[in-house]
Amino acid sequence: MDAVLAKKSKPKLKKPKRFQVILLNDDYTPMEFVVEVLMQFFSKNEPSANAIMLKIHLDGEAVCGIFSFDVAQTKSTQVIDFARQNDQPLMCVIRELDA
Ligand code: TYC
Repeated sequence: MDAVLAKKSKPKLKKPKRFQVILLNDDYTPMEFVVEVLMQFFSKNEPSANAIMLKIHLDGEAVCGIFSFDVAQTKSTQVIDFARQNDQPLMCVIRELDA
C-alpha cells in the first residue's frame, strides 16, 4: 500500500491585535485631574503619571497603555465617563498598533 504523506500545514495563528489608549491635551482639564486619571485607570505611580501628563501637555497626546481591543475600549470609556462626571472635557481615544 502506498504511503500517504500528509502535507505539513502552516500554523494559522494570527497575532492578537493590540490597541494604544491615548489621552489628548486640552486647555481646560486641570493637570492634577489628568495625573489622577493616569494613576487610577492606568496604574501609574505618581512620578510616571506626572511625566505622561506633561508629555500630553507639551506634545498634544501620549500613549497611556497598550491592551487588547476590549480592554482598550473599556478603559477609554471609563476615562471619558469619569471626566464628564467631573465636568472635564478630557478626551481619550484608542489606536490600533501596526494597522
Ligand atoms: N493642558 C492642560 C492644562 O494646561 C493639562 C492637560 C494635560 C489636559 C493633559 C489634558 O490630557 C491632558 N491645564
